Amino acid sequence: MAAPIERLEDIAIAMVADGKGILAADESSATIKKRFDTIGLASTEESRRDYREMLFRSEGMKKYISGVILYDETIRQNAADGTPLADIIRQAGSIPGIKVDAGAKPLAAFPGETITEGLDGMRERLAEYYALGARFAKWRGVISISDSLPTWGAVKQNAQALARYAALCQEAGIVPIVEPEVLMDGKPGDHSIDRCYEVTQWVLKTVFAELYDARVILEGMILKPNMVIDGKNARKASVEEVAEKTVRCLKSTVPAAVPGIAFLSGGQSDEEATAHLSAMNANFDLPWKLTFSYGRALQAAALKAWGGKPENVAAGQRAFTHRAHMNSLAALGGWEPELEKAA
Ligand code: 5MM
Repeated sequence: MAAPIERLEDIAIAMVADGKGILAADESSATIKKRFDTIGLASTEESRRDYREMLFRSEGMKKYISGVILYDETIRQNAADGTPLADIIRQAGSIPGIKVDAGAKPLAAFPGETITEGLDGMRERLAEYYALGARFAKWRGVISISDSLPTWGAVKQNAQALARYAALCQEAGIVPIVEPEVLMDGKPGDHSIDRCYEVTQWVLKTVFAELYDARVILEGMILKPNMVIDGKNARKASVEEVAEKTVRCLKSTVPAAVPGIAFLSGGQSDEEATAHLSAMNANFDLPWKLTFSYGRALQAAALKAWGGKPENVAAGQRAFTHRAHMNSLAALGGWEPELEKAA
């Protein structure tokens, strides 16, 4: 197992290595229970361990995954044979990362909006996670769109929290993934792609202003944004339109000093998330690496194929490896729909 990379800039570059992306496996206990409910599996410490061990031991991990975002429970867990799950990730040539936010909570005085909590005690927690092997972290701020939302107050407060988190991470030698998610599947979710563009641009401009004020080193961070896309309950823009508007929005807001942008999938179907990423990489000159940091769009097929049954571990791993492979091609701008059918 190679020694861990230590410089912030080197870690960030490794996280967006050519043809690789990040696996978001940091579902909190409440979220993983929802996912397991879909396959009729009880969520226990053991079933959560078995599921994640299956993913981390897959072929796709070694070839296509640069880093894995873990939940607090997982970074402390051992595989069935006693090996720490974080070591399995490192043995696969990938970097363990950790979700450090405590979730989005209602924002006082701002009905319908949230603020992400978890800054208190973060310096101490980061030191512990570093000792457990984490070299990057994640914090997600959530922004909802409606006729009257978001408000400036919510955008500003979420951006400030992201910046304070990012500065604390860098102090601890940990690369922050800065994730301001403008929801596509919020309520009512019928907004247009142009409204998503306007809000995403506003949010990203505010986030980078706060990162600057907080003295965050741009070369030592990764941005994890949403794509610019129609609301879940609105018409569906073409792949070309999503790619063009997303790239235009990012070019107008994200400094070239940022080494990489790793998208969330946000409720897109597996293939949509892959197609959009591929179109961006294939058709535009970009100042940063563009790759994936998907949760649902990398795991959904694997979860279904596994179904919680030990005899389906190989099938689950094959499904995961296929999705990771398709997204690896997309990160290089070389994915084609025919490749899905061929598989
Ligand atoms: C893995 O999902 C994460 C959600 O965690 P919670 O249990 O705290 O809701 C989520 O933050 C994820 O890392 C990103 O949003 C990307 O996931 P998707 O599914 O949107 O690609």
